[in-house]
Order: sequence, then C-alpha cells, then structure tokens
Amino acid sequence: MKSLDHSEVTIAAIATSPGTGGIGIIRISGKEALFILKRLFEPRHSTCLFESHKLYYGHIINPTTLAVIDEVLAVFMSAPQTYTREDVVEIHCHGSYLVLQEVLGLVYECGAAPAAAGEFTKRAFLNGRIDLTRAEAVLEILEAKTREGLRLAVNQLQGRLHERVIAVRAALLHVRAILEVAIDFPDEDVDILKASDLLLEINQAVKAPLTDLIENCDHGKIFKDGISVVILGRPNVGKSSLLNSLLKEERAIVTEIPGTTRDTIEEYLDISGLPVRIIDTAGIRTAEGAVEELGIMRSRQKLASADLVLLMIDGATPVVAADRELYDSVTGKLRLLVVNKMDIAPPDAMVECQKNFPDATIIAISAKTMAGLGDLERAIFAMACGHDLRWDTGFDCVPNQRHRLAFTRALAAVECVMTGISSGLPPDLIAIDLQSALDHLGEVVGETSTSIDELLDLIFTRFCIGK
Ligand SMILES: Nc1nc2c(ncn2[C@@H]2O[C@H](COP(=O)(O)OP(=O)(O)OP(=O)(O)O)[C@@H](O)[C@H]2O)c(=O)[nH]1
Ligand SMILES: [Mg+2]
Repeated sequence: MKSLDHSEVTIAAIATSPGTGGIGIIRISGKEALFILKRLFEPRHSTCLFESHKLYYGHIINPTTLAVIDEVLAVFMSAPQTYTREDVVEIHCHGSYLVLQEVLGLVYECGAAPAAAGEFTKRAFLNGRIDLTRAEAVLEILEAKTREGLRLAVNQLQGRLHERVIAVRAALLHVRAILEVAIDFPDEDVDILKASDLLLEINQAVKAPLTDLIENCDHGKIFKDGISVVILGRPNVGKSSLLNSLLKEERAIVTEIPGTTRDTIEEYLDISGLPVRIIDTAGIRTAEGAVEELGIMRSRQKLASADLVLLMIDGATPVVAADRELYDSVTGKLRLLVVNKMDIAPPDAMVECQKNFPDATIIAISAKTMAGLGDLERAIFAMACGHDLRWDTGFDCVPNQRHRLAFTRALAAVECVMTGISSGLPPDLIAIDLQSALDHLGEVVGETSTSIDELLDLIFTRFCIGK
C-alpha cells in the first residue's frame, strides 16, 4: 500500500477534554475538512456559504439515517490562517461525551482518520507555522501547574527560546562564512578576521549564550517540573491537618484517633510559582491491622520518591525516640523538622526540640490556627530552589532536557572549533566541528539536515489526542 503523506490525510479528534462540559469541540484538519462538514452539517440558513472563519448555526445530521444528532455551531477556517496551516473545521457541540463520540464517529465515516496524539501541533510544525520549541511550548502550556510555569511556557510559545537559538546560529554561520573564504582562497591574502578576534567573537556570541541557556535549564527546571514533598510522622501529630491547611480545604479526614489516614493523599500546591506535589501519608507506627500496615508501606514508598520530607512531630507532647528514629531514617533527601500544635505546646517545647534535633532546620507551626505556615512555605521554597522566595524567577525562558542535551553537544563542538582555531588547524577541519554545532542547534528548533522522524515521534506522542 502506498504510504500517505501526512498532508493527504484529513484527521479528526475531540479537542476538548474528556468528560461533560458546557461545550465540546471536534476539530478536523486537512483537505477534506470542508467536504466532511458539508455532508454532516445542516445550516439553519440555506444561504450559508461557509465563509472562512465565520461561525454558523445548525444541526449535525447522520447522512444515512437523517437523524438529528446535535444542535451545533460550526466554523470552517481556510488554509493557511489556521492552527495547522491546513483547512480546519471545528464543530462546537453540546459537551456530552456521548454526543461528541457519535459526531466524531460520523466524521470518520465521512472520510477522516483518527488523529494521533499531538498530530495537529505536529502538522503546524511540519507545515512551517511554528518551530519545534514553540510546538513543545504548547505541551508545556497544557502541563503548566503554576503561574510561573505558564509564564515560561508562554514566553517559549512567543519564540523567546527560538530567537536565542537563531541568534547563536547566525553567529556560527558568520564564522563559517569566514572559514569558507579561507578554504576557498587558501593562497589569497583575503581580509579575514585575525584568529584572536574570531575567538573573541565565538566566545561572546556563541559560547556565552549557550552556557547561559544550559544554566537557565539547570536553575529554572524546578519551576516546570516541581518537587514532591512528603509529610511524614507518627500517627496523630497533625499531618492531614497540615495538608488541609496548605490547600485551604478539607481534603483529608482529620480525627483525634491515631491511624486515621490509611492511604496516601496527593495534591498540588503553588508556592510562589514552584509546583509542589504534597503527599499526606499514614502515620508510621507498628500497625494495628492489615490495612494500616499496607498504608504504612505506601508511606515508605512515597518517601523513596520524595525530593523533600517534612518530618512532623507533636509539639504538645514530649519528643520520643520514635520521632528521632524516623528523622534519622530519612537519608539522602532534603529534610525539614516541622513542630506542630504550637497553639497548645508548653513554653519550652522549642528548646526541647532543638536539644533533640540540634542538626535539623526546625519550623514551628500550628496546622489548626495556621500560624507559621508562611514560614514553612518559605522554607520549602528556599530548600528546593536554593534561594529566598521570589515571585518572578527572572528567567525569560527555560529550555527542557532535550534542548539541554543539544546545547551541551553544540557547546562541546564549539569548544573544538575554538581549539582548532587557536592551534592553527586547517580551516576545512575546523568546519566539520562547526557544522556539528550548527546541526545540534538545528535539532532544537527542528531544522536539521539529518532525519528527525524519531525525534518528532518522541515529542508529539507526549501530547493528548486533539492537540
Ligand atoms: N490544637 C491543635 N490540634 C491539632 C493541630 N493539628 C492537628 N490537630 C489535631 O490533632 C488530631 C490529629 O490530626 P490529624 O491531622 O488527623 O493527624 P495525622 O497526623 O494525620 O494522623 P494520622 O492520619 O492518624 O496519622 C486532630 O484531632 C486534630 O484536630 C494543631 O495545630 N493544634
Ligand atoms: Mg492523617
């Protein structure tokens, strides 16, 4: 069978998230989009001309049975002013998932193929509407968990990263032009830059910005990926109360009975732009039953994958050996000792704690009155980020791991270029490393001489269907 070029196949998917909503949108992209719409859609006014980018009211009809499926708004958007740069149709149905499935089924029957994950955005890239960094930014916007993560993703979608890569590439192309002159006219006394000037230029226009981009990735990554924080402690110290207070909702059950929490409970928090997955766990003790034992096992599993552990003790009761043992059992992770119930703690509670945990960073709180929660959030942020709370991280863009790898490889090649120039290597040999640096930068934006099919699959399958 002849393999079809992507542009020959018209694709369709439900573009809104699964579940019931006010409206649900079916998106169709490709040459057949309008034809399919015309087969299924009965406009209210027979004069409907399907003008581009105009919304029309009407009904979706099953073309075989003529049954009315839904009352909808439909829009045809003519290429190239569309998300994919192909002809695009969107059908705005009622948000019942059943209705959407039925309409989508009819769309398929009329000739569309199911879209793969990320295929709309992939087409936008393949048709040259966006570069690869912007395509990835779409995914980052969908996945952003905090305002800061969103700000970074939007910056990337607006092309900040792309611009920076293009600037570095332009500088490298300039160096290549100089080398080519040297290759083409080896015996001529052409006016090319001195080696020292050339090295200076590469240092400023290529090496420094690449190093900067790699550092941005290392320091800013945490604002995109976030951290996982586990609340650990003996039963009844107030772990679930802390989770609720941080979330400002009664998420977990709180009682005075030790052993209340059996399963782990996970929620997301936004601490000044830092995405924090906070996990409440079952109190650690010798279990009184199979269910509690399983819960305690889960607590320990969560502990293994945590970045930071809040070891909680009850400030109203004396510190016991089990508290210290639990604290010591947490190794290789960031740790904070949280002393809870300060509202009913005796006056010497903190002195006692400091005596028992001289090595710990201690935060005193009351999950009940919310006292000290600001200090706790600041401490979590400072531990995770290595600096104090700031609303704006100051990054204009934060490359992802794929970009970082390409930048690191490009930087290594650039260093070879610099060594080559300073040691007077023949220009045609230097040009090989230079081309390699250019290729690695090309991978970032999606312009490379080598095949990038695998790379594209890797990137776009992380998307949801319909995007
Ligand atoms: N006075 C006071 N009581 C608190 C505070 N925090 C929690 N408590 C009480 O302590 C009891 C236990 O609270 P939980 O939040 O259920 O404790 P836990 O650590 O989740 O307990 P387990 O799930 O059993 O491990 C409840 O009666 C809470 O109301 C606090 O800061 N001050
Ligand atoms: Mg609990």
